[in-house]
Amino acid sequence: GRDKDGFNMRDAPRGPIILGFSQVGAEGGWRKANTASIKKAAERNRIDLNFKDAGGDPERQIADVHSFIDAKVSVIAFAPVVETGWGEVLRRARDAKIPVVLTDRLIDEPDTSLWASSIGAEFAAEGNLAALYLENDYTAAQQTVNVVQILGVAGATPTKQRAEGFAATAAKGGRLKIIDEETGDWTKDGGKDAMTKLLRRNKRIDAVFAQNDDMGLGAVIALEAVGKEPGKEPKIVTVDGTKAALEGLIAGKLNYVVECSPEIGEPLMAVVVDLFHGGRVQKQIRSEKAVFDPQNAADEIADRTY
Ligand code: GYE
Repeated sequence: GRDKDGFNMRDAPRGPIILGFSQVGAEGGWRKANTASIKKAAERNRIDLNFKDAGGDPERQIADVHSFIDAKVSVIAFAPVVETGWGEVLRRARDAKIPVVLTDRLIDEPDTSLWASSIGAEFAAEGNLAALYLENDYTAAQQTVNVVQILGVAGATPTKQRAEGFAATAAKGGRLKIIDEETGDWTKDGGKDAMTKLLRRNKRIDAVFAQNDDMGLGAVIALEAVGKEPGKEPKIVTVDGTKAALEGLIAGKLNYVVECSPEIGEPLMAVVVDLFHGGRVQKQIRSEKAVFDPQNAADEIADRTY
């Protein structure tokens, strides 16, 4: 029979919808908020979530996605730890007719038909905005502005694209010079260690571009440990927009934060439901962003959910 909307119930795929979701890990505030958003949205949309945490291990993550295929989930989604290594498992998913959605980050695969949709932020634009802030902040500077960069995990989309965006805007402006960089593994401890090394290697550091908030907040600890005044010298710019970073802005220890929203649970579930019913979905869904300085951080902090 048909229901009141004229939908042929016999043709409808049988529920429940099972979503296999493979998460990067729990490396920091952004990631935890992203996991919370996905779990909450799955529950609200009555989707059975088979959630696996890769603990930052690319091989384990690929094994997790294989296990979703074995379990015959309805849809697979994942936030890739790194961009490489995905071809084989995604071809297996295609053979099993299980649609795939990339969340947050992208993969390096020439065959773009291996995924139905990707949902996330524009990381190069975040790097552009971070550099633009410093560029404008130093318009009166008499000499080159020495910047050090604290990078996320190598091979991840935001690590590459935030660096590219920052470098492109810095090159255009001509004022900023990236004198050194060090990986901070996306974590607060990693950011602290990276900053300690950068301080040992470089005499004059005017500004720090930390590719996420956690690493920037770790850098604050390292700077204070050697008697520096982060927020004054050097200035610190980060990406994500967690509550902890807004607090850092208000305390004057960070200077500028470019938002990257982790709340992609709802748009993900909308795509999952459409794919389950055989509907067409948008190939690329991009999230909105804001930017924060000490002034608007004070206004926004009460509404921050992560
Ligand atoms: O910026 C960082 C997290 O992929 C956008 O991953 C995400 C990044 C985010 O570890 O905090």
